[in-house]
Amino acid sequence: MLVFNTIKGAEIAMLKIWGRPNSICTQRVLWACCEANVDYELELASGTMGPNGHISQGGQPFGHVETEPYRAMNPNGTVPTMEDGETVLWDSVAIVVHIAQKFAPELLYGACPVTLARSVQWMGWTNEHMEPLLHTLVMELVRLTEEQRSADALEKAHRAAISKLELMDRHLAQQSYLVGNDFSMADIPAGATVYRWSLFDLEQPRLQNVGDWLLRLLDRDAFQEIVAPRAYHLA
Ligand SMILES: N[C@@H](CCC(=O)N[C@@H](CS)C(=O)NCC(=O)O)C(=O)O
Repeated sequence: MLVFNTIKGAEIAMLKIWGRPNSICTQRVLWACCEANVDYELELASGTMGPNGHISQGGQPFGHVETEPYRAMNPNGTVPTMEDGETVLWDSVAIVVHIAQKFAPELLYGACPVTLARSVQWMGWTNEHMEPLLHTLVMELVRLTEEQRSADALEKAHRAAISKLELMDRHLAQQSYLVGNDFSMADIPAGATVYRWSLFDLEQPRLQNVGDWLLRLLDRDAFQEIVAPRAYHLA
């Protein structure tokens, strides 16, 4: 969709995003929008989180995701979902790739097919190796009630996450970002996830290269706006 923006004095692209600011998958998409300077409208949507926290603590969810029109766009009922004119997408990695290709190829993958493929590789790695562990950690540390928590599940996820972070640390000893020495979309999913991990009150091993990389990401305006607020991770 194109809308007239009076501040920029031109027609600009506007995406519609369904999601919630404290969802890592939603943050990936909003961060990519900010990097690409794409305006978006965020419709709050979730089956598990609402204005007063997680449903396990008695909160009401934002909703939308169980409705027929939503399921027609995203049969999984997850967030985020994106509508860009005729194009509807429901996986955060696919949405980030769409934003990168359409609006900011140079910035988000150096307009290079190999960097694009390597970015997808690292985004897939984050989904497969980091995200399930971080999900357990945020549930055990933040979202579940005391009675629902499991010290064993917490400890296992914590140990497993450290081993994945050590892998990242070795990789980042060779380069400033996950794909080469320039920021790319590869850094978006991992950046949001590792930042959340860094806020948890857990033993933090010394991972110099991961720490330096995270500081580089913290310097970005888009990161500050979309990912940095602690309430998006600890509430
Ligand atoms: N691989 C999917 C995962 C989607 C997903 O599981 N999203 C979570 C939030 S990060 C969700 O929908 N949680 C339940 C809810 O909020 O209703 C993606 O990257 O978009």
